[in-house]
Amino acid sequence: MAEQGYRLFNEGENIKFKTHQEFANDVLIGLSQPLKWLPSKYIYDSQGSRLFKEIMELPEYYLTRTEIGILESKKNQIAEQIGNSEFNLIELGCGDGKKTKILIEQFLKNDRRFHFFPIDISEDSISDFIDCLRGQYPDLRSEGLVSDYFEGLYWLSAQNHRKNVVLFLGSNIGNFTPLKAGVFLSSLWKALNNGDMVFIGFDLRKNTDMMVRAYNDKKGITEAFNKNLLKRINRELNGNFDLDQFEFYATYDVVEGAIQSYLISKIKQEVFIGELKWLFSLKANEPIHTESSYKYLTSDIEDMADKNNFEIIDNYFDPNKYFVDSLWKVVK
Ligand code: AVI
Repeated sequence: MAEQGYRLFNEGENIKFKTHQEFANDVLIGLSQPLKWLPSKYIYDSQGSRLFKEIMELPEYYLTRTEIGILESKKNQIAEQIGNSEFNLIELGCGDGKKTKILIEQFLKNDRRFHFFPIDISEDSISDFIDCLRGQYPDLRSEGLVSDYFEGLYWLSAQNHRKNVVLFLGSNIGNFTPLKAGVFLSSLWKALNNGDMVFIGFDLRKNTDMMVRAYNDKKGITEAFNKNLLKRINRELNGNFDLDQFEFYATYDVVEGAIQSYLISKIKQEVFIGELKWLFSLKANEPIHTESSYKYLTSDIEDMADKNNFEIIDNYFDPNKYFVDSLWKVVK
């Protein structure tokens, strides 16, 4: 076990260089398309992650408190369904840990034998999370993995023969297009062993007004969160976006079943991105797509599990059926 509580899979500086290069490439590709777009994963630098924490507390953003309610009320059942053998509890991405801690506390209370491995590309997030867990739960066996999700999972699967239980909470899967969600699930299946489990959060389709309000909060935090993409391009790629010249707009596409978020140029303008040595033009009222947040029917979830060779063990809903945490088993 690494002494500082986490394990680095790439040389720290190397990974930073690689992610910087990928960011620059993705910005160039995205802003060169007829419908300009920027990948939402780049919203999450330290400022973006802080803004997302604020979003999770907003009255309009029902997702987080609904999922917390599910975990609080079903934690016993969930622990039972996972079974009695020793297991690895693996979390893909680490947020503020509030939801994960509900499950960890339950497993500790039931004297379950498990090791906790959060996997995240950000060394700072992993280091903070592990410090916090070790302070709070001295008996917890934990080790952070600073790597991409699948590199960490393959390493873990080869290390020991414990059953793996993978958490992917918070409707993070909803930020993938259906195609990318399919690739993600089939990669997950490949990286895991027969009988391993995944526990995934899905936001369900519901009253359109309620969904639209969740992404158009009164305080404007979601707007700042999306605009953080432009701020980050300015800071890291030496761009000159004027944030005030963009209107934030989030709408629900009933056919796709997704909230689509945009930054719309208020005027005809040109933006220079120094690191790309590139000047690009925006017409007045031209959108840049910044994020998709997919919402699901329960039949979509069944299809996704089925197509990717997972068996649904149980679905844990809140009383209003706004959200579901679905427990799946790998069938090989
Ligand atoms: C992280 N993800 C599930 C959030 C969502 O609901 O799509 C990100 C978010 N975007 C705007 N508000 C929250």
